Amino acid sequence: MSPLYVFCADLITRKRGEKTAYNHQSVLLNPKCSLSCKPPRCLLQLQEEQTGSWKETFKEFVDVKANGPSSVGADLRLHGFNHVFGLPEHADSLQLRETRGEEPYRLYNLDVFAYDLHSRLGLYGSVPLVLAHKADRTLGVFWLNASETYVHLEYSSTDLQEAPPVKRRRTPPHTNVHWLSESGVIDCTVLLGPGPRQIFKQYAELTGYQALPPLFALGYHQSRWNYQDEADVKAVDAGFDLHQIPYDVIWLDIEHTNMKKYFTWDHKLFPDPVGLQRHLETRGRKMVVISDPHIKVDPLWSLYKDAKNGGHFIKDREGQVYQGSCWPGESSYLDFSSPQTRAWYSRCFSLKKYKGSTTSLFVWNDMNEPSVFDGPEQTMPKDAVHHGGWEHRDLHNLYGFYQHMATVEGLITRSGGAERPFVLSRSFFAGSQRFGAVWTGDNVATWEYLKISIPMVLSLSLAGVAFCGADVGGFVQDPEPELLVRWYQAAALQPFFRGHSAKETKRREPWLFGEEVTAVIRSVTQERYRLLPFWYTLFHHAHTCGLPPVRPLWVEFPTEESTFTVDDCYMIGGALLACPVTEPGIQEVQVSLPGPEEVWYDIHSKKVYGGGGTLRLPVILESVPVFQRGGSVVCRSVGSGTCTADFQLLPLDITVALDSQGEAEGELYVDDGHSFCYRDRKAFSLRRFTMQAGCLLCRAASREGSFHCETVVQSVTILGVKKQPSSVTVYIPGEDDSPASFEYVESHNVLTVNNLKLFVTVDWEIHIC
Ligand code: NBV
Repeated sequence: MSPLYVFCADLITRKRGEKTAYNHQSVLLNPKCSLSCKPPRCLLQLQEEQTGSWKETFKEFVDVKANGPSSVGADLRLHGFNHVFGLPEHADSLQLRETRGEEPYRLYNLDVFAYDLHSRLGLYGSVPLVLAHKADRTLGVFWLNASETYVHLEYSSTDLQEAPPVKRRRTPPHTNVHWLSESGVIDCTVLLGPGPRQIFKQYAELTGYQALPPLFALGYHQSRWNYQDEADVKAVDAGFDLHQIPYDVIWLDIEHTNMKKYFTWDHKLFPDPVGLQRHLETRGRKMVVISDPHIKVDPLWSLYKDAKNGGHFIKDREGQVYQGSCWPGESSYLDFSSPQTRAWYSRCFSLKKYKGSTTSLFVWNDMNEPSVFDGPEQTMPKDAVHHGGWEHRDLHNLYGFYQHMATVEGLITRSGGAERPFVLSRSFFAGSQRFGAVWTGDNVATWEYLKISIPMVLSLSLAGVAFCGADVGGFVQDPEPELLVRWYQAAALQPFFRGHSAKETKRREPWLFGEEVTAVIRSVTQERYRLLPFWYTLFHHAHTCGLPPVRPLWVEFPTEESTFTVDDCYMIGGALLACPVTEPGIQEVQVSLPGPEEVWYDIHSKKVYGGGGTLRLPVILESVPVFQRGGSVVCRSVGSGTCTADFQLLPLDITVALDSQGEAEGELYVDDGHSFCYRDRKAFSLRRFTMQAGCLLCRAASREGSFHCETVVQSVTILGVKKQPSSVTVYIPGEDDSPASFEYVESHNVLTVNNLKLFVTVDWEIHIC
C-alpha cells in the first residue's frame, strides 16, 4: 500500500470542489509553493485504487469515512536551521533526510517484521516532534495529532547547491517542514529553547517526564520466544549464576499462556507459576510475561465474557464487536481509549484476579499498534469505532500508548500505589515515557541492524522516550559470535538492555558460544552493573528535568557543527562518550573527540586525549572505546554480584576526571530503588561531588529529600593529577581529620585514594596536598 494513499483521497476531494482544512492539491500544482511532494506515485495509486471522499477501497478492504474528508496540514519554515531531528520511529539516520521529490516520513504505527533499513515508512510507534538545531539555538515543533501523519522536509542547502554563487551568499539556511494528518485538528506547539536542555524540559512539561524505573529494570533482561517450561526457566536462571553473569529478569513470551489467552498459564508447561516466581525471587530476580491487546473470542472464557458484557471491545463501522485474527485466532480488541476499559483492564492485573501472578511479575505489551493479521496493512481498519464514537483513524497512533497506560496503572494499583511498575511496550506515542520502556521491535541479526540501533535509540531519546533499547543479537536470524559480542557491548551502553530472539532462532544464552565469548559478555554485563549508580542518577535527571540519559553529541556540544551529524558515537549523560563497534573484523576505529578545550580519558587505559581531533584507536574484541570527559565525576559500584539487589549493597568508587583547570563535578542519586517513597515521602538523596583546587567535596545537591543508606565510598580515582601528592586527608564534620592511603601512577597521572569508608549520604571532604 502506498503511504501516500491518504493524500490521494484528499486530492480527489478537492478536484470535486469540496472543502477540506488542508489544500494538498495547491501544494502539488502551485509552482511557487516551497514544497513539492512526489505526485507520480500518488496519481498512479489513484488509478489502482478506488478512492473517494466518503469511501475508499484498498485490496479487499473498504474504508468508509463517516465524517468525510478531514485532513489537516501546515507548512512551517524554520529560518536559520539546516539540521533537523526527531520523528521516531524510523530505522534511519538520526538527522532527518530531505524528502523533496521522495516519500515523506510516515507516522503510522504498524507491525513490521524485520523492517527495512533507511526507510521512512512507519514502524511500531510515533512521536510527532521535530527538533531543529543550530549553533546558537534549538527549536522544537510538536504536532499533536494521533492520526496517520506525513512529514515532508526540505533543507535549503539543496537550494543553495543549485543557486548561483551570488544568491548563495545572501540566502540564510532554512528548513521547510510540512505536516499532513488524516484527521483531527491543528494543535501545534513551537518550543523555543533556546538550548537543548530547555527544549527537553519544555517538551516534558507538555507530554510528561520519563518514569523513574525500578532499579532492577536497568539491569540485564534475558528473553526468548519462548522459554519452554519451568525447567527451562530454572536452567537458564542457574546458567547465569554458573557463568557469573549478572541478570535481573527472565521473560516469557506468548507460549506461556493457555491458547494465547493472556492472564492464563499453560499449566502443562508452567504448573506452578507462583513457585517459579518465588524461586527467582530468592535470587533477587523477577519475571516478565507478555500481555497483548487482542483477546481470544472464546464465549466460555470469563475474561472474554466480562470484556464483551462490559462493552470493552472496539466496534466495527456497523456497531458490532470487531473481530480480527491474531495469535489466538479470532480475536477482539480492547478499547483502551475508554477510561472504563482501562480501569477494567487494570483490575485484571490484581493479584487476586491474575491467578499465578505475584508482586515480582511484570509485564510486556506487544502487538499493540494494534497488529491485526487480516486487517489493512496488518492493523485495525480506520473506520472501526471507539468509545465516544471516535473513529480508529482519529486515534490510531495512541492505541499502544493507552494499553501501556492501563497496564502501568494495573501494576501500581496491584501494590496499593506503593511500588514502581515496569512495563515494556512495542507501540508508543508522545508521552509514552510516563509509563516505562519501549524497544525497537523485530530487528535482524546483522551488522546493519546493530549499527542502526544507535540512531534509533538516540532519536527516541530526543523525543522524550528515553528508556529504550533494541533486542540484543537481533530478533530474527542467528548472529555470528562476533556480532553477538559487539551487540552486548553496544546494548550495555544503552538504556534498556535485553537479549531476545525469535522462535526459529538457535538458542543464544551468553554461555553457548565458547569461553572467549562468555568471558566478554560476562565482563561487559558486569561493567553495566557497576555503572548502575550512574545510570540511575541519569534516570533521576530524565524524571525531573527531561534530560535523556543517552544524547547525541550536539546536545553536549551545541556550538560544534562537526557534531551535528554524528550518530555512531554519543554521550551517556554529560560524562561518558560511547563509541560502540558496529563492524566486523576491524582492528582500528576512528573517533572524533569533540571540544577543542576538552580533555578526554579512555576509561580502560586511562590515557588522556585532547578534544577537537580525530583519533585512530586499536580495537580488541574485549571492549569498545568509552571516554570520560574532563570535568565530570562518575560513580561506580566496586565488586560483583548476581543482580541489581546485590550490586545495591556494594561500596562505590568515584572517578573524578579533571578538566584543564583541575576541576570536576558530578551527582549521585540514591533511593530505595523500587517504591514511590522517593516521591511521596521525599525519601531520596541527591549528592554532589565537586573537585576544585585539590579538594573533593561531597555535599547535598538539593535541600529536598532525605535518605540514609549504608552505601560507602571505598575509593576515589582522580584522573589528570599532574604531580605526586605528599598527603591526602579526609575531613568529616564532627570527627578528627584522618590521613588516607593513596597510590599515584605517574605515567598515567592517576591518583587512587583507597581504603576509605565514607557514607555517601553524609558530607565529607578529601584534601590533596
Ligand atoms: O510474541 C512473539 C513476538 C515477540 O517475541 C517479539 O518480540 C515481538 O516483536 N511478537 C513480536 C510477535 C511475533 C513476531 C513475528
